Amino acid sequence: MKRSVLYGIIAALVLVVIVLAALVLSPDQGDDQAAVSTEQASEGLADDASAVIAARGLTPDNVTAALKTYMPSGQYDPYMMFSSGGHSGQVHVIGIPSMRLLRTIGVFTPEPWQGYGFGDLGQAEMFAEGDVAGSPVTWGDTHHPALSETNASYDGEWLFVNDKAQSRIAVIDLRDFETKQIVKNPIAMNDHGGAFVTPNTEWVIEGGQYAAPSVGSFADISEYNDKWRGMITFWKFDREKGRIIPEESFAMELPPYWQDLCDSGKLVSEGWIFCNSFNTERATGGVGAVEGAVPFESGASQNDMDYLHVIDLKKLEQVAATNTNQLNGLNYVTMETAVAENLLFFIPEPKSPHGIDIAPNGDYMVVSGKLDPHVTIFSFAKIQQAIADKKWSPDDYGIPVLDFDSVLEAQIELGLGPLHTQFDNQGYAYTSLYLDSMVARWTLGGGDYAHASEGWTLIDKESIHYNVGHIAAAEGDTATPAGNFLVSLNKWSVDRFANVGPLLPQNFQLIDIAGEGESLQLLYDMPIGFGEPHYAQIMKTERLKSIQVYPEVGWDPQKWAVNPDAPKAGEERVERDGNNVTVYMTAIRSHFTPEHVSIKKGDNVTWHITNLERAVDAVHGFAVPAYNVNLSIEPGESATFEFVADKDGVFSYYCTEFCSALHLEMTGYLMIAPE
Ligand code: RUQ
Ligand code: CUA
Repeated sequence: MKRSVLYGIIAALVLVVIVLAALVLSPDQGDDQAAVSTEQASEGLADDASAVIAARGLTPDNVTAALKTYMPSGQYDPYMMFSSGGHSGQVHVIGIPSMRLLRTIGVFTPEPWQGYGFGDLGQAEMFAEGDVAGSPVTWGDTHHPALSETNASYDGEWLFVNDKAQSRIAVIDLRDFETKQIVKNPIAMNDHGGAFVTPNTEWVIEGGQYAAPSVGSFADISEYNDKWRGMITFWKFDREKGRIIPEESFAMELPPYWQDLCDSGKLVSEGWIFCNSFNTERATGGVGAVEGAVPFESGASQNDMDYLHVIDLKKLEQVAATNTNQLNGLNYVTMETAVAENLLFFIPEPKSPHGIDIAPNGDYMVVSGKLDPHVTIFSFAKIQQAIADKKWSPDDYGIPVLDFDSVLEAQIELGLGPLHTQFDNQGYAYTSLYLDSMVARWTLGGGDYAHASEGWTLIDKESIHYNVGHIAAAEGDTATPAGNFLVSLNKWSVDRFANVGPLLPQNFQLIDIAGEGESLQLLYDMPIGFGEPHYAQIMKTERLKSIQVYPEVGWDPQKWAVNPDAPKAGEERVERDGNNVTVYMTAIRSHFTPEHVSIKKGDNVTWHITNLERAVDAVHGFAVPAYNVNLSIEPGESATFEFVADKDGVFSYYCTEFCSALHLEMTGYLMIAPE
């Protein structure tokens, strides 16, 4: 037997002993960890492991938590979490259960390591598409990532995310984890209820947030009720092209309530869309500006009920197909049309609601009121019945408000500040409790769910640290939840980490949800020192079909094809046509060809570089000082940048990725002679 194999077996045996010992010693995985002595924790273990446990003062719960999250070097996490980066404007990719950061994807904000937004022409054109009111904006506030779905399960192909600050949607290609499109919503300045997808990703949903007159128009706030509006937009996604098609997309006018989160119906409720709202009071604030004005926080919290918006998307698609009304170039269905066509309904929901989440079989709609200790569960069947029976009365805009009691299935008192709900494969649901700083597990008490016979019942609550917003369970918002793990996306970390100054990291906490009943166990804290994540989705890693090198040399990632202008090996050159200079350069370990580029001040320069490498991870960077050029050129990729040579001098360009032993020699001189 080989020695390494023998060691492997011994190591495995030690681990088994540790797991068994820890489980035996941990009959109750509660919070009183300190009560268990170090001797108990390490009793009966192999000497080395005991010594480590004793030296570190670990409890049995600590040891099981460590074993459940540890990924030996070279092993891959079974799940990948795609998390918004908040106002970093990016998306973060994190392995579950190890909580290792695998990748940050540049989305709305330029990111130097990826050479994202520092000269690359394809990216510059993409950013320009996302200009806001005619101006470039170089950051975003990403909130809700949405993985593409087929039959209401993730398919690992595309990822969408919204920019709350500017009402934009980005399309990320999961073949190469690069952003391929940024779409600016022409009618709204901000959003929140996006991105969400329909079960086969025909539509990417973007719901509004703060009501306003449409982009480019002005109406005084005294005309709030008549001229300010909410909205929801349905962006058509073309899978073949991998792009949103604005010309085939449409929006719907909504009252100036503040639309919040949305979710798409699935299975029995496929074709229906649900968005909640707050500030149905239509408070207009004004503290500090208007005498006697009530601040939004109380003005928008007067009503006991706000409105869940229920949209018949199938009917709306038909109406939009023949609709001729437009707003700022976007197909725009008015409220009047929506009411006349019977495709928009409201349901009263308590109280200043936040989350709306559809159960795995599409049969129940779960909402939480920030100021109500319950989750409220509506039945899709009852909603359909109430619509058929016309059990409604109109709101101020004529929109039918369904009778609350007719559509209510259940309410469960969970605790303070319920926000968002996720689901697992055992018939449990989980709701975040912001004010309690807890995650609650409860049973789905109806339908075909495993615990239906137990009714709608609170089962367990686990403390988190602190102030949880969203939670994300593995595939926990699809028709096929995976269970096993849930991440609590905590807004405050207060005492969890060593002090790094007054701007504290967020805290992602991993919770084991594999057991039944009162078995929730907190496993791991991950400080997020790079943004304020809102939502995240966790997908099985095996669903991904990502590439490692681009399919052919000379590849344009934006066009997903070989760039005809891509420089080829042996054809490198500098061409001049009057003042226009074109550089055809290649990169391969460890040199650029050419190494001298001599031009004149005032030249217009177009510069192509192909990375000729076919080896995995053989990335070259390309930086030009003073001209704000910084590229990352992955194996096979061809990139292009342009500039006007407005400064003379000698500029040493170099490779920014440590690509070989002679990486420092991978350099050259751009020599710009004075006129
Ligand atoms: S949000 S913490 Cu989705 Cu912007 Cu709820
Ligand atoms: Cu190429 Cu360093």
